[in-house]
Amino acid sequence: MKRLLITGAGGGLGRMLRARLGHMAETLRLSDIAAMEPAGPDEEVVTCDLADAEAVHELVADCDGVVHLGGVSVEREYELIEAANLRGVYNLYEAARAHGRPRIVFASSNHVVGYHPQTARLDAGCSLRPDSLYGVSKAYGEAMASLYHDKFGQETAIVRIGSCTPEPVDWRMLSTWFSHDDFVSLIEAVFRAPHLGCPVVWGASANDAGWWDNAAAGYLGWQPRDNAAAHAARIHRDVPRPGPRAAVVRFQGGAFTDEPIHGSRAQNRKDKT
Ligand code: NAI
Ligand code: 15L
Repeated sequence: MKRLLITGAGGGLGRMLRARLGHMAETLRLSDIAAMEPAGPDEEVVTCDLADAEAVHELVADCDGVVHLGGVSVEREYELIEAANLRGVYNLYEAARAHGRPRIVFASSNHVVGYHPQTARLDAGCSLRPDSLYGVSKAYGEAMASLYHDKFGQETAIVRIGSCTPEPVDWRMLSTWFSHDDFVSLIEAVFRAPHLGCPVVWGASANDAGWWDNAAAGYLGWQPRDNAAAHAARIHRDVPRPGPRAAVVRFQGGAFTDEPIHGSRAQNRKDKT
């Protein structure tokens, strides 16, 4: 590729991928609304609010691929989520449509299925059970990817990321962990594939305790290599086991199922009475 755009480049995963995807394009274009390190060689740094349609249109120009990480990444008030994750995603897909449909990796989340119990084994066709407004916004992003694929042939890898951290740090992550190496190799496979389409890919390592079946995306030829089981002894020893009624052991989305609806008028009215 000549130019690969990474949105959300100032965030946790954005900073990791900035350091690791340079080999994929002559130029990395890095964007965020927040501060970023200045551009290094073969980099462009662009401050851009995803909610600003004009700015996103300019951002996507001349890009051959997009890794879309930008947005609100946890549960927040609806208005914050709406600007970045709803309007922002619409702006991105409209810009991509206007600029030759660069292939997109869309950072979706396990929280689109967070209310499925941990006893369920899910494949790409499972029903959505979002656990938060954040999860709903990612489901909207997935639907947008599907719409622009069916209507305009826009290709997207919808990656339902589990927990992408250097190492798993709690009991739930024995199932949800997605190593940095495995995320990088998935992005490489997505841009290498002769045909992508619009698959749902579970962004998880090859965890012995995993919940998600990636058979439907097998044609990408991607094989995760890491396994949270290699860290199980440390977690069993150092991290207290949650009780059987705790959300973190009942639901796939863990603690997100315990979140209130932030800024809820209904809740505020209830609190006053
Ligand atoms: P993060 O919160 O560290 O990074 C997100 C970045 O998006 C931030 O730098 C933020 O400034 C930027 N952003 C927010 N609103 C924006 C706006 N209106 N315009 C432009 N930029 C805006 O999140 P992280 O952990 O790096 O995750 C990256 C993506 O992956 C997010 O979309 C997140 O939802 C998704 N994801 C991450 C997981 C993980 O384990 N880290 C798990 C599942 C999904
Ligand atoms: C996510 O979607 C979040 O962005 C991340 O911060 C983690 O909470 C992750 O899911 C997870 O479920 O561990």
